[in-house]
Amino acid sequence: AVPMMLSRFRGALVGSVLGDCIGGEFEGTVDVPLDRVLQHLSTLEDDADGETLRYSDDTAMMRCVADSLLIRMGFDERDMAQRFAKEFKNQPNRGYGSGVVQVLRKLASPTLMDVFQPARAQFSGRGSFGNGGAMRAAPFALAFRNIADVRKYSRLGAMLTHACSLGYNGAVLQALAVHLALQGALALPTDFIDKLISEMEELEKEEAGQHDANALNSAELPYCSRLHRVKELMDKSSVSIEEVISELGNGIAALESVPTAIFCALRCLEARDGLPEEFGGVERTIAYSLALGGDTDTIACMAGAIAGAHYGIESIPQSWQNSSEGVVEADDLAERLHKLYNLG
Ligand code: 8NA
Ligand code: MG
Ligand code: MG
Repeated sequence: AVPMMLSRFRGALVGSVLGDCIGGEFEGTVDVPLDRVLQHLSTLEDDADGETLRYSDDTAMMRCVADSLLIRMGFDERDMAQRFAKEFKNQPNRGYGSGVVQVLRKLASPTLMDVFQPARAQFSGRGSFGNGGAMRAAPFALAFRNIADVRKYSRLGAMLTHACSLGYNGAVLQALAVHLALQGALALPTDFIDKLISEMEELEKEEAGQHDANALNSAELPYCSRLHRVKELMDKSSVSIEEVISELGNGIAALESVPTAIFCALRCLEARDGLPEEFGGVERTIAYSLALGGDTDTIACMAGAIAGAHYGIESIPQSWQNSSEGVVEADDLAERLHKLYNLG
């Protein structure tokens, strides 16, 4: 059955939180054998041990984005910046990237005039290309119906911490992937990836994108070229983990993780060898993301949001939902964003 829109909204944010919480186990691990992944996932089944998996920066910041969009009924850069700063001040030990904490400290200053300025000062003025903008991008797709608004505000929301085009364009790509998944677009995977390629072509033709790509020795249209690789991998009947890592990456740079997360969701649209037959699509997608190693919490968080938007909340087992911190709150945010979406 095709999930209802509200179910997709809830799936997106709950899938995102579960990817973060469940993926945290292997964050930064180079080699993650599939049996270690399955062993970890099997511990989620028994509710009895009562241990709750903790969320990290990915979820902490996603919640700030959702709260701000809800309370301001749209994008308000000052409000969102203040929420990031306050959240970091209250709970600094959520595993934030080592660069972004400087931005978050500066955003707390009451005399700060331009809230985009601290992000621009990062890395000698180049701005961050980390995946911290992308990991929190899903709520933009839930707040705005219109694709032009999703594009515009996901970009601005990311620029509060990530001023490099490779950073904020990764956030736009992730928000667009969730936007399309909410529309049911994953049912036609080739059209889905083609649409993302044409969207990113438009964005990356812009001057800043070209400039940053040159300065960082990336391909001319870095996201487009990765998405073309995603498409090539989709066409192969068998793809090894090593191949995914070498073609797409599994690192903390947005360019090395957003296309990867999109590939995880696409690859797991069908049953996968080595994964339990009873697994639904969100479970497969998160399991597969973890097996790539590297920035597992963030890749699983982004892939989980896309998959959750496609399969809906009903596809996510209750035992998984009970396993992790912040699921109930994410579900509530999704319901409220659904109401806002229906107003707009
Ligand atoms: P960020 O902006 O600090 O970027 C992350 C890192 O990327 C930086 O600390 C730098 O090492 C590097 N980097 C980014 N831009 C540049 C640049 N222009 N020049 C040189 N180096 C650069 O933080 P973020 O919010 O983007 O980070 C998000 C990631 O950090 C998430 O994966 C999150 O979970 C967290 N995290 C990841 C790991 C891990 O092992 N994968 C560990 C702890 C925290
Ligand atoms: Mg994290
Ligand atoms: Mg991470």
